[in-house]
Amino acid sequence: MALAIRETLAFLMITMLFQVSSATVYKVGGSAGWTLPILRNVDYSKWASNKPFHVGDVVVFSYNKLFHNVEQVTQKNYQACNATFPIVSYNTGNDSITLEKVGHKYFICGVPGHCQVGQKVDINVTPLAPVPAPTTI
Ligand SMILES: *[C@@H]1O[C@H](CO)[C@@H](O)[C@H](O)[C@H]1NC(C)=O
Ligand SMILES: *[C@@H]1O[C@H](CO)[C@@H](O)[C@H](O)[C@H]1NC(C)=O
Ligand SMILES: [Cu+2]
Repeated sequence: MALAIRETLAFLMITMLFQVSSATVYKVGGSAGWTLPILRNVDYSKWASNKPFHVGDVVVFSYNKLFHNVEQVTQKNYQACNATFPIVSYNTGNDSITLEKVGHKYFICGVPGHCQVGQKVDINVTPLAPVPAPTTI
């Protein structure tokens, strides 16, 4: 009996591990990547709107670093396209950013003029559906 309970517990723990590690990687803008929307006919708000971003998922910004960058900014500076004091700056051209908490994460391109023509994205990280409680132990 004790053994059966121990096995059940081990099974539950393994199941939980798999649930935690099932992160999704999203390439921002899909095949267009991170660029001036008009060049690749990409709409970043549309792209983001149907994605179920969750904690642990990763967004990848892929771009030519000679022409663009990525700045995480506040909501206010996102709306104003103000990249003067970003929260975090990225400029490798292939930046993987892990979504570590629920809520909005606002990104703009800091190159003058780019955010104004739509090179900006609001990543809304939503809670995972609650894991059903085990009923058998
Ligand atoms: C941009 O944002 C910073 C603070 O994040 C602020 O000090 C600055 O005045 C803003 N610039 C403009 C043009 O609004
Ligand atoms: C960009 O980063 C992702 C995730 O880290 C990686 O899978 C991919 O191979 C990288 N691409 C390039 C072109 O370096
Ligand atoms: Cu840009």
